[in-house]
Parts: sequence; C-alpha cells; structure tokens
Amino acid sequence: MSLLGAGSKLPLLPLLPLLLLLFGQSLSAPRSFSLDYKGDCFRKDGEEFRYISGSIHYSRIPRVYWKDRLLKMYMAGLNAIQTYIPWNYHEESQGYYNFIGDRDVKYFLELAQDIGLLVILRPGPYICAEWDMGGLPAWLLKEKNIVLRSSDPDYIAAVDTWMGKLLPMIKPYLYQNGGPIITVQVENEYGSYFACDFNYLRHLTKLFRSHLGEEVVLFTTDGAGLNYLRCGSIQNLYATVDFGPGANVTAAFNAQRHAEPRGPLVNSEFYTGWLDHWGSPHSSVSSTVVAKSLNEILVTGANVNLYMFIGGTNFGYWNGANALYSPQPTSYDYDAPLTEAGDLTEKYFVIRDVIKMYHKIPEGPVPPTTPKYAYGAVEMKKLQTISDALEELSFSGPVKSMYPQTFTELNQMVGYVLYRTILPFTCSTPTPLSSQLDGVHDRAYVSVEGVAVGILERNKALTLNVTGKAGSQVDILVENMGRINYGKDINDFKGLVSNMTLGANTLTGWTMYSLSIDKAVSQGILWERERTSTDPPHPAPLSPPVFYWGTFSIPDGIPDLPQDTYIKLPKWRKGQVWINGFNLGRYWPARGPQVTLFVPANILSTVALNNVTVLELEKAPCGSGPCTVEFTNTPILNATVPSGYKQRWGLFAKEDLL
Ligand code: 6DJ
Repeated sequence: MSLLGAGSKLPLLPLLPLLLLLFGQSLSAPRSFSLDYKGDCFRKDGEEFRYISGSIHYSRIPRVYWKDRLLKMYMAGLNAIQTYIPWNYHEESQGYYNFIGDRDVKYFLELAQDIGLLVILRPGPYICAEWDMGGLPAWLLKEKNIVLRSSDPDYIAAVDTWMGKLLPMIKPYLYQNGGPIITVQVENEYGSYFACDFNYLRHLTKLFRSHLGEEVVLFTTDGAGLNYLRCGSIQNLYATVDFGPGANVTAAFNAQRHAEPRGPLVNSEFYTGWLDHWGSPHSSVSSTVVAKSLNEILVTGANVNLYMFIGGTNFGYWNGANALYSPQPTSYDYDAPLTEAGDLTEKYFVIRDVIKMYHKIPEGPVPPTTPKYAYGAVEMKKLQTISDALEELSFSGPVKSMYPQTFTELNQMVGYVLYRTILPFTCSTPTPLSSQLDGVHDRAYVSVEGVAVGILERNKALTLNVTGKAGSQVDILVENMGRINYGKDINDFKGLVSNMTLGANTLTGWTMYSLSIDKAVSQGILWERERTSTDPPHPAPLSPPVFYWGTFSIPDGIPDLPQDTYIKLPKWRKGQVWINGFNLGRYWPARGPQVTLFVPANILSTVALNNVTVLELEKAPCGSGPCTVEFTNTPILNATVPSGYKQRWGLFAKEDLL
C-alpha cells in the first residue's frame, strides 16, 4: 500500500521531499547504541563507533565551572565523558534527596550533551573513587552487621529505594531516549571485593534493567586480571577492564577477552596520574609515558576512558581513605591533564596530539586557563575553643552513656564529635590513656581541664600519658578523616569505636556532643564571640582545638575579579577551613604533600567582606600576637612529606592493576 493510501493515483516519487519534511521525525532511524559482538565494536545509530572518553566527577567541581571543564574536554578531542553518581552526595540523610546546585546531575548531563559529549554513567551503588565510603551512605552502618555490596536484605532494600529514585530520573537521558548516555556501569570493580556474591550482581542487573529498559548497554569494570574478572563479571553485563600506562596492553586486553571473547575492547579507566595520601609523596606520571601507552591502546581500535581527565577537589569532608587507614587529601588533582583548578597542562596537549592521530579534533581555540589572583595575607583573630563553644555547636544537645558511642549511633555522619568524661582517680604520675583496640577513628585531640595533652591517631598513636586530679574534665575531640573507600574495611565506623582505658581501668560515664560546625559557621554564630580566656603564659606545644576568624575584601579597580585563588596556612598545623560558610576541606601542611587549598571564585563576594573561618586542631602559629593565612596564585601539592610518615602503597601501585 502506498503512503497515500490504497487507490491513490498520485505517483509517490515527486512527493517524497514533502513527505520527508512532514514525517521526517518518524521516518528517520531511531537513535540506537549497542554492542556488536560479531564486529567487535560498539554501534551508534547503526554505525561502528569508538569512544575516547575522560573522567570528570561533577561532585568535585563547582557547578559554575562544569561548562568550562567539559568544553576543555571536548576541545581535547574526546567524544565522551565518564562520571560517577555518589549515592552519599545525594542522600546524606536517609530519605532526604538533594539534586540541586552542585548536585544537579541532570543539568550536568544536559551541559555535556549541549557541548557534544556522550556520557558513560557510573551510578554505583558503590563507586570507590577515593570518595567517602566509596559513595555508600554512612547511615547504612546503622545496621551494625550489614554486609555492604552483597545480597544482605538490609543493604538490598536501601539500594532498591535509592535506585528507584535515581534511575527513573536518568532514563530520559539515555541515548535511545534522546539523551547523551550511551552506556551504564553496574557496581564498580566488584571482582576486587571479598564477598564475590553473584546473587547481588544478578539483583543489580535486574534492577537496572527494570528501570532503564532492555536496550541500554550495561557493563562492569574490573582490574585487567583473571583474578579480578572472576567475581566481577557476570552474564548479561558486558565486562570491561581498567589498567594504567605501566601495563602490557596486549596482556590486559587478553584478560578482557577471557571474559568477553567477542565485542569491543574497552579500558574503562586508563590512569593519567594517580591518587595521593596525606604523608606520602605527591603522585605524578610522566606525559610521555601516558601518551605512549594511550597510543598503544588506540592503535588496537579499543575504546578508552582517561581516568581522570580532571580530578577536582574533595571539598568539605568528601575524601576517602585506604586501608591500612590512610586518608586522601582535599585535592584530587590526580596529576590529570587538567589540573584541580581546570588549568591546561603539557599533558593535556600531549594527549590531544595522540587523539588527533585517530579522531578529528574540533576546530577553534581551547578555552584558556582561568586566571588566579593572589589576594595576599589575611589577619586572623582567635575565637572560642570547641569546648567553650559546645552550646553553639551541639544543636541536638549531649547524649550520655556508660561507654562511648560511634558517630552513626549519635546520628552524625561526618566531621567532629566531642567525647567528655572525667578522670576517675588522681593521676599524680603520668598514666597511660589508651585506645588499646585501635578504636580512635580517626584522630583524637585530648585535653584535661582545658589543657591540651596530646593526640591519638588510628594505626599510629594509641596511647598518651595524662596527669590530673580525680574529677578533672577530659575532653576528646574525635575527627572523622574520611571513610575507607576500597577493600573489605569499608564498614568504617567513626568516633571512639572501642573503649578507652586509663591505666588498667576502662573509662565510663561519657557525655557526647555531636557537632554541627558547618551549620554554626554558615550561620555566623561563632564570630559573635571573640575569645575571652587568655593564653597560658608559656607557649605549649599543643592547644585545644580552636576557631580563628578573619576577613578580606576583593580589591576595587582590577578587572575580572573575583578570580580563583589558593589558600595557604603557613605554619598552621591541621584543621578545616571555610570561606563564606563554604567548607573548602582539610588542611594539613605539617603532613603534606598538599599545602594549598583551591578556592573557586564563585564562593567569593565583591560586595561584602569575605569571611575566613579556620578550625585549628593542634596549634596555630599565633602566640599572643596576630597571625595570618595567605591567598596565593600558585598551587603547592607536592611539598616534601616528613620522612617518618612515608608509607609504601604496594597494593595501590599501578602495576597491580594487571
Ligand atoms: O574504579 C576505581 C576508581 O574509582 C579504580 N581505582 C581508582 C579509583 O578508585 S584505586 C584508583 C582503584 N582501585 C583499587 C585497585 C587497587 C589494586
């Protein structure tokens, strides 16, 4: 039957252009993205397709900079980006979802599409990523014995609820529905996890399919070794591998071929750099090595994602940690082709030159590096100590119990909790205060009667000596330095997770204050009260944790201010810093290698004074006179670290990914 209906005498041919115009939409082939097993490739709209992608985590970049970073990625010749969706970033409290502002993932996907980038989406539920608890919300630990990343019913129920919220939101953004998402990853490096629970992977497969439909390409990623792929790959999820420049490309893809004898070759994480830990030297990987290995991958016709293309920043408390407990710093620069602040590097151009040999590079200029400004020194004034400000900081009031409770029991997920008790007897000679079971998670600042007496640190310092009269007040401020994000120890409870002993006695009778420091800082509550007490006459090696405060204005008459900057805290020891209520993250120049913290311009004000709030946990370089923090235009991420703290990260060497 002709399109004009049976019996029509009109010839169809001359009408075709008109028909195409009228019904063009329905006549054009539907958008499709699929695996072609016979052709060993992906197919996009029926055509053979290869992606060269880069990782960018929207959760590590302020929203105002998403476009700039994506454009730079596009101009490097990438045709896709890869991003994680960290569950805990969107559901910080159970049942309360946040998808606005910096968490507006839909807007991020729209921007990517507008710029011309496809998207490889990694919604977890577990993501690893050097992100607190690998993206799993800490409130899952309220079920104390929960087996994360398994078919434990409590875990599955939470995953189902979360995915029931997230995946329907994502569905319109799938390529076949008109959006940019070409593939969706299920879980992450599951083969590296002890549980090896295929029922869990099967459950996730069904769950993803039920929300996203039958058509979308679902895949897994594992280390490029048979031992990883054994528990990581499963029928109906396309198995891909990850490996860095140190690897033998042929051997790595042979491992993938073991799991997927046919289909596209895919390296889902090709490492352009590597992660850092406090106290270990800054990681860097040479551009030449990256370029050579990238070329080896591309020449095979494989698909590749460069991890990271831009690392960004672990603002606030979002950094993760590795076991044996070693937290990652605030910067997630990763020695990537775009720096933490989005600056172009030599590595960017070297990579672009390699890509150029295989794909057409977009024409036009690469957006320039954003300028940085050195606002100079800011004088800081001392405010209250944490112990003095408890009323302002502990909105929920104290909780009392015989033995210490963990953060999760106190319903506090991140930051700091103050544990208070008394000396049950007089310690006239130095008496050991200990966490014999290594239960200080992660660092404790101890004072007796308001005088700082020492620091306990997970895995490192389990005992310190105290003296004092019976009944003296003992304050232990415990800092959560980030939950373990990889391996079997991701059930990382925080606070005092085992009893403290004094001599041979267990300390009891605790009063615990959950501290809402971020709320107090953003409401300006702390600034109302400057310090009332006087400094002790003799300089002590440590002070109790205390707030400092200063202001600065953006100079007039200089075009294009405010600009990005870096804050440096010379001779300050360890703490947390906020600007205008925005939590920039942790500083710890005494441990290194990170010395400066990235300050994005969008948090600065040109019309009002900018407030800098610092919580110094150990000792500020202030004495009785003024002291300063400094805004500079140059990042320092590679300072030498004290040799005593150097650790061997054998497990995390890139070669181990083979
Ligand atoms: O998928 C992981 C990334 O999010 C893979 N990976 C990266 C990121 O965390 S360490 C750095 C890592 N996996 C651990 C494997 C160690 C042998």
